[in-house]
Amino acid sequence: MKKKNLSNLEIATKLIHVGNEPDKETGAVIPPIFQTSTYVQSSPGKHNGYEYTRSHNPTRTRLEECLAASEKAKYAITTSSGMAAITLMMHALPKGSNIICGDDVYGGTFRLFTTVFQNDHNFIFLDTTNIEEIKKTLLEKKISLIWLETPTNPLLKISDIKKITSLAKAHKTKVIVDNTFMSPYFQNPLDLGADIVMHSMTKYLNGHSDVVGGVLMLNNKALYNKIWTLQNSIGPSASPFDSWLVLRGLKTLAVRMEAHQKNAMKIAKWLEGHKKIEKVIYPGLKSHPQHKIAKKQMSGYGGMITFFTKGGLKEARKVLEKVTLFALAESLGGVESLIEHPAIMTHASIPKEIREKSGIHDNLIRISAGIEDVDDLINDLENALK
Ligand code: P1T
Repeated sequence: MKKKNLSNLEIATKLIHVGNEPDKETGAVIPPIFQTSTYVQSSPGKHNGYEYTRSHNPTRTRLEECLAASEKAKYAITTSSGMAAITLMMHALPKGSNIICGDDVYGGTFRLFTTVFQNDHNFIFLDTTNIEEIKKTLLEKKISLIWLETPTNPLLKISDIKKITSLAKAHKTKVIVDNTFMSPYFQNPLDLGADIVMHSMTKYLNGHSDVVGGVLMLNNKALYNKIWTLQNSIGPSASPFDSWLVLRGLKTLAVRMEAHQKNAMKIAKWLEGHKKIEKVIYPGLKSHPQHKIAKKQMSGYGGMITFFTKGGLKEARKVLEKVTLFALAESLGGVESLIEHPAIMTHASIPKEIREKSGIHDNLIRISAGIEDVDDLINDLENALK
């Protein structure tokens, strides 16, 4: 069988070919799903690198190769959810670590840090778009890790990854970026100096709303080994079938992201001109406070839009109830458009006063623009807003 030359490829090509070499035994173009929990050994300890699926699985290996190539990372570790990936990262830090975390992160991340790991580590929540605040905190305390979500969920705040990573390096502080909203197609944090990239694979990577999964990607071998040992010991490994589905979904990531972005840009501009809308947040709009940083560090603006209706919960609820094409559902990044109310749904685990302070008000609605015909999506919103 001919060996593919997989070096120096653009991301759209890598996503289709890396980890997708034909099956050696049969020539099948599509890799098989190794739906097995265990592997035969010829003598105790003598095997082909696979002993037990919690530790290794060939379908998962293929997925991890493809993901690592997409983020230009040496290593990828996939997990059974995004939260499991974050959990492994928290266990990898020495007890008592000081961690700077953005003050507008996914509600589940906030809940994990404040209700599960609050006795293990000391979390300092701050606005990571404020470089001076980060600088000050790095001078005051020995910080082990900066947890950056950029753009943030749901306010789409954008932090300057390059500036923050260069500051962090001077203090020997590691930086992790939750890159879920951009996907490796629009943003590569490792290129901007980050040490680790994390994704919820549930979203754009898989892209079809039928898998829950997560991934950590990095270049540091010692840290990779530590995280892999934790994965093997704790056991939140991604299943063979889910790994296969994500490997399949990744092949269309490039075209999906272009389509998500095209639709989101048109919807965001349309919303911005609507009389019943108070404010629209989309990184591609000139009105976005960090539009210039977005332009510099991302190669696209993604498919997520946040907007505020005029009025309060009553007005927002009407829109959410009246849409028919947009599914009222948590999650994002699938081919179908979703709409949700962060204060009641995805970010309900954040106490109301903290939520309100960060700007997640009751008239805030979040859209994940799918790849349907954009005019149908706009008509659906228009009817709901009427
Ligand atoms: O849902 P899970 O695969 O465990 O991933 C958690 C997660 C981590 N990071 C970000 C930025 C996320 O958005 C999520 C999950 N978010 C949703 C379910 C949501 O609707 O926002």
